[in-house]
Amino acid sequence: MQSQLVYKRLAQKLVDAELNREELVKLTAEYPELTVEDGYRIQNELVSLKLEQGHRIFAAKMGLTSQAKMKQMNVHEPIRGYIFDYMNIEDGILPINELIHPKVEAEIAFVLCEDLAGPGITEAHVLAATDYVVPALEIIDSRYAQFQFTLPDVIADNASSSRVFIGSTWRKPAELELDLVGVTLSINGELKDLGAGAAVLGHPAHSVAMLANMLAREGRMLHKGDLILSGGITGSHQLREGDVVSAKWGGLGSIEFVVR
Ligand code: 0L1
Ligand code: MG
Repeated sequence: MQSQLVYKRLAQKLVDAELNREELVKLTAEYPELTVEDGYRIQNELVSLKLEQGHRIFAAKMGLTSQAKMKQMNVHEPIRGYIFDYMNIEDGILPINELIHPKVEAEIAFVLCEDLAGPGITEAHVLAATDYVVPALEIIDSRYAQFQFTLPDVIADNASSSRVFIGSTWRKPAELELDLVGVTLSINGELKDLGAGAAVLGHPAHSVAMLANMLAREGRMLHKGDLILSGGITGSHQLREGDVVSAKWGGLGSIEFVVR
């Protein structure tokens, strides 16, 4: 456990790195004893700094939700982070000159029509409290060189949150079997990845339930109207200037953007 001053200093370092497109050495190189709890303390400071700068929370997100990523990082629980208003892109253009080394992954997002307060929230509670599900392409952009980090580092770095494209097809959750919703992700017309909703912890609603239960440990909850990105159905894929990215979801439409 570090002092509040250290948490604040590390959060500021991450905020500055994002703004200046600067690649950092992971925080645990200087502080090898940082824990997951420390990571969330730094993330909480980072969120406070962004709010002080006038940004607003646009969505919550779950990360590291696939078995493959969890195994790779030797973790048993996904992580959470926040997407801010300035990260939401509506014009179909990803400005690469604002980013470090962005990657894209395809997800399903939830819009709640009721509060969800853990502990004990289940997939069924989430589905009953969901107004709509929508497709989303998340752009992750670690502030660490070569995406090299440990779990506390990536938690501190707001789960690599960077940008998001939200699709225009909004469906009631009962209209779809979310674990069976298929997704294809193509870059420059070449199929790069595909998957089904079940890649996210067996069912994307399970991921949202886990988020509600994780927040409950800090005395927090999800609220009516919240937008939540449930986690990557596909892997994440490196983007380069000029790329044209398109993704299609079964029953949830498509999203396309260009990297400029
Ligand atoms: O949204 C995600 O799953 C990303 C979590 C952070 C790990 C990464 O940057 O690959
Ligand atoms: Mg993600």
